[in-house]
Amino acid sequence: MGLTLSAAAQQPFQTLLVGVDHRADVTSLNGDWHYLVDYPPFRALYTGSGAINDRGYAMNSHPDITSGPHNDEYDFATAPTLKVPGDWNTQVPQLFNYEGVLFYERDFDTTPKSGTRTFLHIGAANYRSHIWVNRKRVCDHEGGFTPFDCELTGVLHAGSNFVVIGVDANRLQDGIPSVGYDWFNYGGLTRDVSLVTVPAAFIDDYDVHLAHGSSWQPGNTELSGYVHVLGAAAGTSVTVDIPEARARTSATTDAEGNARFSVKAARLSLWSPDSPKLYKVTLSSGTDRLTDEIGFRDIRVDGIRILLNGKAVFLKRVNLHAEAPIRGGRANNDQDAATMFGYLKDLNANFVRLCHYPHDERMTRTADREGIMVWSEIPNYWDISFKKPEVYAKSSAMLKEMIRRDRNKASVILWSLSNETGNKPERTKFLAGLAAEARQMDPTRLITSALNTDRREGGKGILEDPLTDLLDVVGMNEYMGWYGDKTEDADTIQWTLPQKPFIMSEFGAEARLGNHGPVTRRWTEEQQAYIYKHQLVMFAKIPQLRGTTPWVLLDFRSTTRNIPILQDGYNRKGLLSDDGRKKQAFFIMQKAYKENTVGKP
Ligand code: GCB
Repeated sequence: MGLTLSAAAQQPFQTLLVGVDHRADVTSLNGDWHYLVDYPPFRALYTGSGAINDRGYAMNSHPDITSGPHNDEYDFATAPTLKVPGDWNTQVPQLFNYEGVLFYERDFDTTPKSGTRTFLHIGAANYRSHIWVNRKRVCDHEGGFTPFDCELTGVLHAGSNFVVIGVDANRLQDGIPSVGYDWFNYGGLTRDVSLVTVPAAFIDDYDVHLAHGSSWQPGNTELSGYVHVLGAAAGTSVTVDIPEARARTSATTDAEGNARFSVKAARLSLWSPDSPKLYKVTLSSGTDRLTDEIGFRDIRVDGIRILLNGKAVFLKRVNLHAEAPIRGGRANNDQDAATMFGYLKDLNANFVRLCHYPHDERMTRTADREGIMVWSEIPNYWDISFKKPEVYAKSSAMLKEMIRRDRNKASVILWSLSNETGNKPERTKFLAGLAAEARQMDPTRLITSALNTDRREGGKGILEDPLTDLLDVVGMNEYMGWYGDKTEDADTIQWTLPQKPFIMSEFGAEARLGNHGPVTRRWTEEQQAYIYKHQLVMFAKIPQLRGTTPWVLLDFRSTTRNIPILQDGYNRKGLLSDDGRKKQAFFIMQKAYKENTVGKP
């Protein structure tokens, strides 16, 4: 749209409270919110010069329709409502294809307590959001899939308050993702919204993990990390207590507010898919106290193997978009998570790639409980404005938000920096910067990316890309038999791949459920299944292969998939249809995963 960003919207990173779903004083603001659509040229959100309009719908004025001078021509009080969390596209038929600006408004009662701070926590809002409470702009955020918090301390008063949120779902050339992507651009407040009240000095961030290199001998396991206390003087005391593991220690904050600790756990079972043990971890400092549930495990690379707690693993995985099965729309509740994990278990998967952006926190929480390992990704997808420092800043902020939210989840073993980016020096430099930041923030996990820069030479497939040097685990997407190559080429192709653990991060073909025919006929379940069979032949011959990820678990909506009857607005590469019915290819992967025939640890 060429709209200018406000200075605030370019802020690289703002406060993000970790473990919001485990905090004591949280009031949900989910439910019915009034809404008004700001149709182009978006005058309610942007002034003529492109700045954020603080005197538009943000004022939440109510017109006097009986007398007096002409006044503002909008009124939230009598406007219709949308459910939050929820995309607007699947709630209002007229907004199905709307990629623009929409304003939300909600009144809420509160009683500010002295000596406390209050934050508005937003699980995700796609794509940019601008937030006013009682007419004061409290924050701006860019990025449709990561959480953020706006401080409301001093802005709230006793009694009735109101919040107005302008959400702009326009695609941006300099956005992340940019304007081109193969999924549906669901707009709005797509995840939970809540008010979180904490003491004046409080624990905003923490990282509790198995110490790298710890012996893992029962009775001699070491845990380490930090607890960050925002607003605390240096020397403030922090306690970490894990009663079931018989681990308890105290530490004091440094000048940055970080209390670093290391503690022996007398009794600890490590987290693994077979035994996804979580411990209640209580962190306290002054009057702040919170209890999270955390698992402890070690993940590392040894040559071309991936070791989980010292044992080689093969990742039996599948790709998944954050789209609700059956009802459609953005996934955002416990039922959606339960349904998706039900499919994963049915497929015998032990791993999921959450594509192509961080999913709702329920997904990583559920993965922790269910013992499913996770690849979590930021949407550096296809063409990004890699040369621009301000775009790097956005990507870096998303990376930090993703890591900060989920670094205490044992299930997450891989941070993915990108998907299918072209091999250009500026891209490699950009991703090298992110890889370094990710390692600095979280040295306990592995870094990956999904590449598609392979080439063919005769019967050979070659992946040579400087990006692979930056990664611990290399992912590659290929669609032999669908976008290129002949299906049967998979039987004989010889791959030259980096000497690193390798994951076939995407492969597959489209098939409309119930469309049958010979294997040579496109869009049939038979052809999709045939392609999978040949892929399995190929996988057995790749020594570095440590995981496979069919594209994709469920058919998903995409604005680019418009063949009537066959697609009808859906990418049909699902092993299951969008309403959860199995195609033939599902059974092939289900059996191969059950019998462990896809690859070896
Ligand atoms: C890819 C992309 C994925 C697409 C898929 C497809 O390589 O990574 O986002 O949806 O191909 O179906 O074309």
